[in-house]
Amino acid sequence: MTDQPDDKNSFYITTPIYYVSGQPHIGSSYTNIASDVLARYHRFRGESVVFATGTDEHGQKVARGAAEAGKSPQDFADALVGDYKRAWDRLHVKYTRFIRTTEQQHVHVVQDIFAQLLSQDDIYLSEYTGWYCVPCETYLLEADLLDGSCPECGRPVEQVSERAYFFRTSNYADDLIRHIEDNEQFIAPESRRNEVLAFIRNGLQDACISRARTDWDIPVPDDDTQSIYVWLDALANYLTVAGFATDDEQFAAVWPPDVQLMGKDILIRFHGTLWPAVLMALDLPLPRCLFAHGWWNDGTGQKMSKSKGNVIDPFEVIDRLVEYSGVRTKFAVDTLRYYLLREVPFGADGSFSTAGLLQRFNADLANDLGNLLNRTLPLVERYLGGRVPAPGPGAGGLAEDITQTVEEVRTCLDEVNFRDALMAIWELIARCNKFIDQREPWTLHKQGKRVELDAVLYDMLDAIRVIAILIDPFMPEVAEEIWQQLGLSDAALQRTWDDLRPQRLQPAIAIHRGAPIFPRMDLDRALAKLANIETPPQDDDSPEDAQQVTGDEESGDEPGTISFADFQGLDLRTGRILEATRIPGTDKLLVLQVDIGEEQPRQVVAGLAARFNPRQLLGRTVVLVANLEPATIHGTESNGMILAAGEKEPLALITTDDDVEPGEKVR
Ligand code: ME8
Repeated sequence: MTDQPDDKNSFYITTPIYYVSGQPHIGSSYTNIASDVLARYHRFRGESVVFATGTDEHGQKVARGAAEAGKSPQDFADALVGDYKRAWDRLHVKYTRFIRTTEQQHVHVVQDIFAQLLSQDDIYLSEYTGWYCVPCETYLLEADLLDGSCPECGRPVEQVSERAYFFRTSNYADDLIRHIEDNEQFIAPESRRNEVLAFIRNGLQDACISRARTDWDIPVPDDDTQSIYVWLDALANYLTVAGFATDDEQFAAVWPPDVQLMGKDILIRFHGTLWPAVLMALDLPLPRCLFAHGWWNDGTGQKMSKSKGNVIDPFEVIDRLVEYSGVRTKFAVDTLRYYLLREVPFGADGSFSTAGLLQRFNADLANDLGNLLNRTLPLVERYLGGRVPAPGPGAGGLAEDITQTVEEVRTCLDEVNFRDALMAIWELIARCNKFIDQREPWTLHKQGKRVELDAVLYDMLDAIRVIAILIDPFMPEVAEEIWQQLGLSDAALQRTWDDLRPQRLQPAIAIHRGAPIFPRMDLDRALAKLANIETPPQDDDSPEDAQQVTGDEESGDEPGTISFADFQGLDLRTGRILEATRIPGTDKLLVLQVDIGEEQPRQVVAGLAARFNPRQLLGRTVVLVANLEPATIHGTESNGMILAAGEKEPLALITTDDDVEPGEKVR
């Protein structure tokens, strides 16, 4: 085996290629999101990144799936490939190469490899007698079976007895053990490394790598009785992507893979043994790190898997979050990315829970990160005319925290430790929230201490800038939104890892505060909805639809006449809308602050959100029933009612045809 080259300036990362036997789900999304985070991180560090994912299209599992669907394997595969590509795009997974094992280039690479290994006697022809698990596409010996079934998935196995080619894996057992022992990073986490070592020490069998000729798999060259085993075909995808046997220059620049991510199900027999043994036989450097992450269970302790039919669709989870919180879809996607990598250490198993995701949304995103923005940016608008101040002599109060966090995040990501990286970032967020509480910019403003005020708000903005860069690999759309709100997109500044030093924020940039990125949701209500339980009606909590603008839609009665005195009793006044925000977890409700000429604006809950964007309402003059009995609607106090035309839905606001001051009587 040749030595590992250290000098390539590329970063090559791979995901498994997925069987086109079912839709992408939380499990496959996990591997691809994790890979995407590493790819984005290495791009930030200035490396040229090759990030490959794709589809594994040969094998009995796919052929049978196609037959069951009444399609040809090619049509069946083509349809699913589109689903995989769309899913990765929607999950912000920015791969650079999508490989399909049915590509001609790949077919040639696989046949080349087979021919080379055969010519050098690493492959020989013999007889296979044993068992085969179609869902796992795995050859098994009698001794491997668990209660007569597949030890991996527990399903029935099929008996096979046929002529087949074998690869001499056993010849490489000693070299493999040595390589694993000498290279601590080669297989991670450590527990998996030990499992692979134990598996090899237990006696590595030669691997059956062909089967009786099928119409669908790659034919063995010069032997029309045999087809190549789907796993040899699949593993070779990593070589095809790098340009093996087709583009020597590219291959030299890219090989070997820096990180190969996969679930623990496909480490021991395939990526941890067969794969490096084949590479050794081809005299190629081995990947630098094979990282096997844990499984997501379906919430009942069962591994989520396409063939078991218990998979969770990531887009259903995202839709739920959007529905319950009102968050924009692209930020909901980033929330799922955050949840998957924050919830369990990479390497351990996890139990997927939408409720857990909703809780993290409220606690970590709406509260911690959201608060940081929602507290800082308005102060910059209010006290500093919306521009980044000059740091001044007192600035740098968060510099040490920033430097330390950046170091921690770098170390964690180099070690493929997503959870600790996120925890380090969230510690910085907590530190910033504490900093603003301690320094009290509102007091500094009142006391006219402008230099100190500038320093505190500069430090806060600068820390938010660093946080945006640090979270970017995990939550790229959220990072972009924060960047925009800081005014840095308008200033044509890119986020780069070089800008992670404190106090790099340029003064005088105009910030652009936008709507909150993470609207806080009514968690109890969301969890109740999630559990499909009707929320018990509460005395003070009118249902959303029966809110005051549209009146009681259920009665159906025409209103009778009222006396002039009754009409006189109505306190109708003009009001100017000062603020309008959505009530999280509802589709229709807005909470408005309305100036009606009183000392304090009136807070009114109105069912206008389906018709009006909150921003459209700002500054509008409306008519308000000012003496309506106060009510609590969706947990929010409401003092009055805004008049709008439209029986079931608000169609248009009742306003005045000329400018009048807020608080004018309406008669
Ligand atoms: O094995 N939890 O394809 P596959 C976490 N084609 N990750 C999961 C998961 C779960 N519940 N379920 C699936 C194959 N995964 C082969 C790979 S590579 C040369 C050939 C992820 O469609 C995880 O990465 O069965 C796992 O290894 C992979 O999907 C298996 O995907």
